[in-house]
Amino acid sequence: MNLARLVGVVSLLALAGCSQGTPATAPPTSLPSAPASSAPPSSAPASPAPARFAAGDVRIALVRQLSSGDYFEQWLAGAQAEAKALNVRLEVSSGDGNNDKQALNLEQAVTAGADAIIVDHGFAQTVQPAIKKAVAAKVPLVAFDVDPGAAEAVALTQDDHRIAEQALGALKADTGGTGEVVYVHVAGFAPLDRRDETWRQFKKDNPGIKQVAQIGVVNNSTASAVADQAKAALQAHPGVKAIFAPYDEFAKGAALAVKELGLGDRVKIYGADVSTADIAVMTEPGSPWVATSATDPANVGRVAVRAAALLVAGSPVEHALTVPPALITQKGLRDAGITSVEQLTRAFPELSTPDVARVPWTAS
Ligand code: SR1
Repeated sequence: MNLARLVGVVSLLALAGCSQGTPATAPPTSLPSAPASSAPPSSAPASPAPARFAAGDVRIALVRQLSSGDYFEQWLAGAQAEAKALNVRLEVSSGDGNNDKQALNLEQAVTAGADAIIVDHGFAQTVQPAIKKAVAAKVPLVAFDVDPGAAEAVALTQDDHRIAEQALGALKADTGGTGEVVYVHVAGFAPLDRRDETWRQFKKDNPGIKQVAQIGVVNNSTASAVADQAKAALQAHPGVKAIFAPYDEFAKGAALAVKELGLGDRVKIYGADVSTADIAVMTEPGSPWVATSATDPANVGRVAVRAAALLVAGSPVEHALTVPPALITQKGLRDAGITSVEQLTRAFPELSTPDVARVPWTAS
């Protein structure tokens, strides 16, 4: 793949200098001149694996709120790959959107004597009581995309404010900061709530942007439910020129609605997350989905498992770990001929963050 052509693909924002526990800060707006060469060099293990890891005697429970959809599938694949690399048994449960079931799964992981627990999403009011029990039982815990409500837990997030800022930056550049916008949001999910904070500030800073409708649902068929809602919103507000849909299932649903209404030349979509299926949607002829801000979800799953493994080993882990996003544009993807996340991450190894929760006994 021609790297010079790839420079336009991704604004690799906030990637440089992101180390374990260092929240991503507002990045420079320039692109790196040679993205592929700025990846961390691979290195040999700094220390031997602790005996329990070498013996395959470590069990980490992954307690999920949600499991369907591209993001969550990729995230799990990354977590499983890292668990395999660390010789850890990863015991996966999902509430499948049932918050009480997730809380029960969490209590069962404590009772079953997991060496560490990763809580993946969830609502604070349902998981925090069970997290408190895990902490009381001295089970190390990593909380991804959920407020653990316990100082003892490691909190892992993507930089959600930056995700929203990058997508909205693209929206502003394309619209000139004026026009009617449909917003897709569901309250209660920590990453969406953080993106919502940025959206609220963005509206204050850009009074020419008018939110004419808010839609959103999260369930096992989020994209099709959002498509139905988006169609109704677009029919009710024919002047809309952008949809801010900061979750890939939202963006896919919005894209379907725009396509079915034949509005692709007039309504553009600014999303979050990326998958191979998302890239196909973004790059198909006439697609309205023009920009997305994303991490590599598999990389984030890997970070979660590494952080849990470090806790099991008694190694220090920063209290807050943040993975920075990159802005990916339709034009950049098309120009570079990128059709999969594998191509995207090969072209931009910075989308992997081995220094976030680096494990000293594995090679990077
Ligand atoms: C329902 S919450 C969906 C979000 O969780 C992760 O943070 C992904 O980025 C996704 O957008």
